[in-house]
Amino acid sequence: MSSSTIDCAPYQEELLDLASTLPKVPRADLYAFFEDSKRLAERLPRELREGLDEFNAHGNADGYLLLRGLPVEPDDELPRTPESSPPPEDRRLLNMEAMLSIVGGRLGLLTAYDQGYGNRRSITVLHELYPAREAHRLSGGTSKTQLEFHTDLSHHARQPNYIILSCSRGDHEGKAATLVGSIRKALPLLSDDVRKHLFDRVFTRGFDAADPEAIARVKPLYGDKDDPYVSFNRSFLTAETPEDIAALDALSAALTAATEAVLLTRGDLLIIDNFRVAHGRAPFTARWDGKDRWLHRAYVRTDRNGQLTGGERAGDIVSFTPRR
Ligand SMILES: O=C(O)CCC(=O)C(=O)O
Ligand SMILES: [Fe+2]
Repeated sequence: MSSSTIDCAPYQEELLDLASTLPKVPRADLYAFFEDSKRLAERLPRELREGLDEFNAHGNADGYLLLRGLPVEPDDELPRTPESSPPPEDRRLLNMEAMLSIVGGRLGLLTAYDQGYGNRRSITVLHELYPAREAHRLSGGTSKTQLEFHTDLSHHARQPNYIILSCSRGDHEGKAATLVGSIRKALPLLSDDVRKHLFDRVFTRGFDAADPEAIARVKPLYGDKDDPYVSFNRSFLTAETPEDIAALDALSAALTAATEAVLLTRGDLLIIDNFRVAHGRAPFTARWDGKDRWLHRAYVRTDRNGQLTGGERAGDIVSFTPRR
């Protein structure tokens, strides 16, 4: 396994013991649930704590940390893969929801976001990802088409530091790889001219197809010139000149060349560094048999990148502020 992967199989019993002390119905009181998860995170096995803290402090070249072999339920004890959201308020805690919340509690604050689309989406910390029959091609519910490279919530001034995806079920054919393109690996592939053009170049980014005036301003590369952050969303960034187009194409090609395909299977948990990678997902075939791919997702803020101002709690909903 690469250094971006931690094998958690030796800790399954210990992790199940931890999870067993969490409230059985998380959505009955999410604040209480996340407080308990954060407290339990202190008791994670040492290798995991240290791996998470190291990733939190410095990141890594791959831009992700993968925990494998977590104690997922046997498949026949899991509910059917959902076909709609949100889940029933009284659904009992699933092991991979528990793992996501404990790991999230170690990294920072699990956070819900108003994404700026009005009330058209439910605002919650614990998201469910499953193939949706009528999914928009840029939404996580796609299956037939590739989900193109993007940064989650790049239009939001409080963009989350991490995306956590935990897997209760992988896809039937093992094709639905999560694609992770790390800027630390892509940067050396960019010419000096492209780097100069993209660094601190402000693009407008539409974020609501139903409202052309909904605009945020984002920079594809910013921060430390030698170790920049990346924000990439080819379909949304409005290129204005041939140089813009060429530079974005070059960034896209470099991220693609640097991409690692991470195939999530049951018991996996993937932490994506949302400031240092663009991510996507390979296409796959849903069967609608109750056993389709099923991930749990949550966003985490830390005190880096201006996300916190003090007094925040895990479980808070962050109001929408477009990036300027
Ligand atoms: O399905 C995946 O692996 C990634 C989904 C995703 O990127 C998203 O929902 O934002
Ligand atoms: Fe995403």
